[in-house]
This record gives sequence, structure tokens and C-alpha cells, in this order.
Amino acid sequence: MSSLVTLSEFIMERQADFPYASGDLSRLLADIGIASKIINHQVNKAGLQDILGAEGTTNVQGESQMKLDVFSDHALFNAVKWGGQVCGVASEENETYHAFDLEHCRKAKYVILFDPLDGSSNIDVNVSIGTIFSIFRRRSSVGDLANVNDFLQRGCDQVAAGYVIYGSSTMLVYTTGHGVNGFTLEPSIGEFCLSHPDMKIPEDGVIYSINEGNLNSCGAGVQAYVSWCKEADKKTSRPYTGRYIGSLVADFHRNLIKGGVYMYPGTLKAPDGKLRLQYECNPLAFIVEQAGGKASDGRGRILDIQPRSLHQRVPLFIGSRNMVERVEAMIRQHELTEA
Ligand code: AHM
Ligand code: MG
Repeated sequence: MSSLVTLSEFIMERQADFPYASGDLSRLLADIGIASKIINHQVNKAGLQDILGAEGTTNVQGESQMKLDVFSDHALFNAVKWGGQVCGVASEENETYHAFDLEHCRKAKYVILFDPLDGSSNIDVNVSIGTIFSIFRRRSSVGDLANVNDFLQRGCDQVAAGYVIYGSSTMLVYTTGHGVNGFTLEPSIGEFCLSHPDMKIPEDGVIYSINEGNLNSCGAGVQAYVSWCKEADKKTSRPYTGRYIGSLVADFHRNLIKGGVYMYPGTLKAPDGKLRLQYECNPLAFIVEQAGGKASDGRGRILDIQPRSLHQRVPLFIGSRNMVERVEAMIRQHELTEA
């Protein structure tokens, strides 16, 4: 029998990557693993129970029902609050951050930001969805309450980031800045087991992922890139394949494994695009860079952007290095011609 490495075993082994680590980050990652198993359990029975009902309704037992994204938000919030490794959280679901005013949390070194259930428009139709998280060292002094500056940090200062994909199987993928590792949930033992060690994204790919319905209102550079993807050219394996699930984690995960580029550019209606810098773009950008890929807002590195507000949106071009560089070059070229 081959030996399985569980997420907890792996996290403990990797603690040695941080010479002066006290184990807090390891415990935090383990808590996220537990919360994601709780979320997974609910996601898996979404079609069976009346769980998709609007928040505020009650079921036959008179228990209050929660929508899955609210349920996921609570599951993560509670896991990290009682774990005591973070002094505060910010979630895509809530307008502002929450500082934990508990003694053990005030002493904590980290803050966490998450999108508890990304792609929630896909929940009702049984399409893959995901959880995304991003962890920073706090800037405020240990012992104080967390403040907004703890959450407004550049992506390059993340100490860990990851996502969970609830798909044909459930996987947790994370990085602490020492490569990217993926774990598949083995349902018979209820453990995430190392299945994708040291993940690397191909330098090039043949998949492009974009909501083409928006294309007419995207910039000329993005339009030119998509046209280029569709042109026939044997030398560059074109035309490429268009794949868009509309669930960022699922589109990103596929492209990470197969090679490809995911794009959510600015449009006329939404010049900064749709995706949130801190809950979606930064964590995936950290992962893709650790896997050898690239993440850009079309002009520069996502991880270098200084956030100005908690729910800031940015355009996103993420995936295989050569593909992201080509989109950037086309955007630049069109901006120069238009200037
Ligand atoms: P959400 O956080 O409200 O779920 O929105 C993010 C999602 C991404 O998962 C997905 O890639 C994108 O929105 C799809 O948007 P669109 O339907 O505009 O293509
Ligand atoms: Mg989201």
C-alpha cells in the first residue's frame, strides 16, 4: 500500500521551512482545512436539502436556513475565531473587516481574508465552486485590536494563500511561498491527502478563458488578443480552445494544471472589472507565481498593487507566463496607438 500524506502531516513537516515559526501558521492552515470539510459536506448535499432557500427562511424543524455562501462564511469565521491564530478577518461577504476582541485573538500574529464561496451563481446548477483565502502577518501591535491597515497590505506580503475547489472531487491547494501543493479529499477517511505535489503551471497553453459576452466593451488590446487566439496558425497551435466555466476557482484550477490564461478585464460598465483584489486576485496571484506563472492587471503585477479599500476591484489576467505576457503586450501596444 502506498503511504498517504495527509494535509496535517504535510503542514507539520513543512513547518521546518520557517526556522523561527511557532506553529501558529500551521495551526491556522489546519483550521482552514477543517472548515473546508464542513463546507464541502454542505455543498455536497445542496441539491438534497432545502439549503438553497433564501437566508431568513426556516425549515420543517424550525431551524433557520442559510444560503451556502452565508453558511461558508460562518464556518470559516468560526474556525479561525476559535482557533485563535488570527486577530481579525475580512470576507467578501461582509462590508467591513472584523477584529476579534478576545484575549487569545488579540495576541495572534495573523489576519485572514477570504471569499467563502466563490462562483455562487453556479451553486444552483451543480457547477464547481470554491473557497479562496489569503493570510498576512498583522501590522498592528500584538495585543491591540486589528485595524484596517492589517488588511490593506500588498499581495506580495502574503504569508500564505490557497483555495478549495468543490468539484468532481474536492481539492485544497495552497502555498506558503515555498511552492504549491494540492491535496484531494479522500471521502472514505475524511482527510485531504497530498495528490499534486509541487504544482507547476505550463509556460504556455492553448486555453483562454473569458466571458466573451463582454468582449465588445473590453479594451482594444483584449479584443485583439482574443482574435489572435482564434486565428489559425499551426506553429502556435492556434486556434486555441475557449473554456469559461464562470467559476474563477474552477477556471483557474484547470488552467493551472493544463496551461492557459484566465481574463477578467475592465469593461465600459466596470472599468476595474469584477474581481476583488484582496479576496480573489491576490491569493490566486501568489499561487500562480509560486507555480511559475504570472498574474497581471494588464499593466503590471497584481501582487504589487497597494490596496486602497477592502473591496477594491481590479482587472485580472492570470495563468501561463507566456500567455499573460502576450496579452499585456497587446494591451500596451493598443494603448500606445490610441494615445
Ligand atoms: P462572486 O464572487 O460573486 O461569485 O463573483 C466572482 C465570479 C467568478 O467566480 C467568476 O469567474 C466570475 O465571477 C464570473 O463573472 P461573469 O458572470 O461576469 O463572467
Ligand atoms: Mg468571489
